[in-house]
Amino acid sequence: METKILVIGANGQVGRVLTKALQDRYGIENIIASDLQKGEDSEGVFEVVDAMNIDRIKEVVVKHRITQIYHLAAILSARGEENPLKTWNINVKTWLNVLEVARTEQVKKVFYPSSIAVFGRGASKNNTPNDAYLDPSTVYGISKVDGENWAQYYYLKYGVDVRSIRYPGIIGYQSLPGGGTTDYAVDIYHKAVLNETFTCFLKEDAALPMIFIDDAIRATIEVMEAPAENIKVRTSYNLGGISFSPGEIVAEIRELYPEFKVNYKPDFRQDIAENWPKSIDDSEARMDWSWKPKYDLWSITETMVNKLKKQYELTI
Ligand code: AKB
Repeated sequence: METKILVIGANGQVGRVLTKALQDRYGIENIIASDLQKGEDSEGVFEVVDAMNIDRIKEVVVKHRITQIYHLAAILSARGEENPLKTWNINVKTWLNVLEVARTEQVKKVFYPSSIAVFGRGASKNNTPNDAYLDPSTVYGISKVDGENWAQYYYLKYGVDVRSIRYPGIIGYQSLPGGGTTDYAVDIYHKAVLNETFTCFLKEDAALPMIFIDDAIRATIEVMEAPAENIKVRTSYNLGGISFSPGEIVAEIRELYPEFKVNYKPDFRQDIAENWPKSIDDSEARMDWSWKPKYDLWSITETMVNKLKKQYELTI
């Protein structure tokens, strides 16, 4: 059977880049991008889908004979705290809708993005293991723990082949993140390239696990393409890239922009970051489906600066 993929949340930070990567890999006509509205630069097949509406998901799955779903729609950690019940409702309901449609319409594989936000005070902060105790401090984190368990439930009870990774903060030049605690690590590059002062909402030494977008997209496709018997973890895999603090990223940026100015004004996002791991142990992912990140902080910095310089030259 031909691979036909539905991407839900195709306009988001990951969705935009993943949709393009999947189009390149499987053919533009085999990828159905979907979101609440069509993105300005969206290319290929697009369907308006509100994932709160299970009938609409089903309609699109049936119409396009979908064999795989990547469900990326969610409200992230910082924005989620503004309206916890709405966040819970959206994050959990949309995911259950996707799982139900996958079960009833025999969708072959489903991808679920989890997050380092699943960890809380009960987990060790350095090299946090895959099976650490999960007591998240944000509603986003609680919804992701719940989502991971539903993923495993649908796999064990109904045989739906759900695969998941716990994304660290994702740094990319193609799209902006929206409402996360790790967003500063994208914004900072924009400010550096524009020669503007950056005000950081985390403390200078607040280290967090991070990953470059190309690594994150590659991991997503690799876990989905791995043989089913290799996927031993059916909740979600820790995914490591690198780990750094705002102070460390600033030091790298100053190699290229020695005059770059930064103020630190920690806000509620610092409290969120303090409950998250500083670094991640991803040995299960490395063992089961040969995960290996390629980008370190310096190669991320060089790539971000070069790509953003080009983007701004085009638009300024
Ligand atoms: C966030 O900061 O909320 C996200 C995440 C780590 O899941 N980037």
